[in-house]
Amino acid sequence: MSGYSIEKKEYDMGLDLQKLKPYGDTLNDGKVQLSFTLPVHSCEKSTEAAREIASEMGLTDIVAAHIKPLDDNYTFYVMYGTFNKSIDYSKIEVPDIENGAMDMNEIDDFIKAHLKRKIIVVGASTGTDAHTVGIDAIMNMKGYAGHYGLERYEMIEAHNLGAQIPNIDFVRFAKSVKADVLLVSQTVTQKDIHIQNLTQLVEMVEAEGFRECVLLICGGARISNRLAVELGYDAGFGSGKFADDVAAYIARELSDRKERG
Ligand code: B12
Repeated sequence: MSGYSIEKKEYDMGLDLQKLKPYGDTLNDGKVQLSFTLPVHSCEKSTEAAREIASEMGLTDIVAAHIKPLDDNYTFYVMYGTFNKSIDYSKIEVPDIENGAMDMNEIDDFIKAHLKRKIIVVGASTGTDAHTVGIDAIMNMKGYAGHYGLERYEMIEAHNLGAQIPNIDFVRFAKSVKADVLLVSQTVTQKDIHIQNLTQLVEMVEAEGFRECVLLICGGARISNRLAVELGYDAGFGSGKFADDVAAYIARELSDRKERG
């Protein structure tokens, strides 16, 4: 639904969505910027190496826009260039979260009308991940960026367990309070540690025998809904998503499940 309005606007601008290209200065100029670090001393030769790397990626009209020696053996580059191919936007399919906007009061009213009880939500940053700011943004009473967190919702009973919670403790706590929803935050993605941790969590919920009874949701800066679904979660929320997006999804999904029996 929001997808429709965005695409309509793009057509109005005279764009050919079957030949979508990056936009720099003028439409369809294909201009891109990329950054990387080379593990070599900064010199003419290293800058030529950076150009060759950008060229191997298929870029043309390459310019080293920023060169910063990080120490004697590492050099950071920002390269500009032209991407000459295009992609067919109309062929892209991603699992979307159907989510019309509702604010906190509307969501509370929706839960009262459709579920007639409080929703129990348990959240944490699990595994070795020490980052709390993401899960706090979704759950804390005061919220984040003008969006109140789930603790403030009249019709949500929110338990925020914090960070570095072992998956097994998280799962057992959720089971003990008869949680409807499990929220797991993952920020560190080095060496795909988040994939391993999220996979272990799904397996534990299944092993504890209550996967069918809960909504399993993950989130973090590098989490997409597509990745979440691939890993066996019901939904995933990344950057730019707030408590009301998550609460609206939870309320609608639990209500749909109740109606389906
Ligand atoms: C603050 C911070 C820290 C603080 C964390 C303090 C705290 N109490 O959380 C401290 C200093 C402790 C820290 C430590 C580390 N950090 Co740090 N940290 C950051 C930093 C600067 C900001 C992260 C943040 O708070 N963002 C703000 C929140 C609001 O955004 P968010 O997490 O994306 O959350 C939003 C969405 O993603 C979503 N969301 C998030 N979680 C969830 C969950 C659910 C269920 C839902 C629905 C939605 C949702 O909703 C939020 C609101 O929109 C980032 C760099 C950056 N600028 O992003 C690095 C960064 C995340 N850290 C990084 C690293 C590597 C580390 C360390 C491993 C460093 C080290 N070697 O020790 C350690 C972590 C050790 C560990 N065991 O985890 C890397 C991660 C790289 C990667 N991709 O793996 C980053 C990206 C820095 C970098 N560029 O290298 N860090």
